[in-house]
Formats: sequence, C-alpha cells, structure tokens
Amino acid sequence: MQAYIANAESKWRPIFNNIMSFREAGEDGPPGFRVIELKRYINDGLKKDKVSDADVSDIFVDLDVEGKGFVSQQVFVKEMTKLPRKEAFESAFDMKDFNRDGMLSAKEIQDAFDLVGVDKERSAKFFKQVDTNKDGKISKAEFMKMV
Ligand SMILES: [Ca+2]
Ligand SMILES: [Ca+2]
Repeated sequence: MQAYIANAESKWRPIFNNIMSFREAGEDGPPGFRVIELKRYINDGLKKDKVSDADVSDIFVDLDVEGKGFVSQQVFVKEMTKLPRKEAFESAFDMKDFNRDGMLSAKEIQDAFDLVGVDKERSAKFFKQVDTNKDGKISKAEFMKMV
C-alpha cells in the first residue's frame, strides 16, 4: 500500500508542475495554481474537447479544499490520490471478505495474510488495530479508516 501511494504521488507531481507552467511568464502568483492556470492547462494543455468555465470552476473548487483561491502541490497530490486510494482499499476489503458477509473476521484476515506470506502474529496485530470497536469483526467503515 505504501508503494502504491508513493507511486501515485510521483505520477501527480509532474502534472502539478505542468499546470503551474501555464502561469504567464514573469507573472507573480501564489505558491499553487489558480483557476486561471487550471483553465489554460485543461483547454490548451490537454487539448481535450472544450471544457466550460463552469466545469473548470467546479473542478477547481473541489481541489481547493482549503478555500485559499489556489491549490498547492501538497493539496493537489493529496486530493488526486484520494479517490484511487479509496477504491484500492475497497477492493482490498472485498478480496479478503471470503464469505461475502460484508465483515472481515479474524480468520478471513489470517487467511488473506497467509496467502501473501504474512505470519499469524502480524495478522493478529493488524486485526486488533483495525477492529476499533473490538467486536471481533472488521467492518468496511473500520477498514476504510486506514485510507
Ligand atoms: Ca466475511
Ligand atoms: Ca469491529
């Protein structure tokens, strides 16, 4: 999972720099891209079908989680990797839920970890950490807290 995250981050960093490169040369600006740079990137950089100003604004507002009027590299990478991360965790959960009851038992975790060569001690430790309400099962909500 750590490797996956590092990989996703290294993918989005150059894209951030690419968006920043759409700032006019010599123009002063905040330490992140604004809606104007995002607009130029989408319309001129990606050369996709024209995306409307309203759509660009929507994308920007979603990214500008701190409401600063600009999106820093840190925020950008975090936001862009959040969704695939969630999906990766969801499918990891489903893969371990062998009997498909929507919960992970200690046995299911152990079996799943067994398959990838993780020893019993470590899988038991993992289980204890993730089963935050200590009911002996890992719910999807508990599992997704790790994202
Ligand atoms: Ca289950
Ligand atoms: Ca639980």
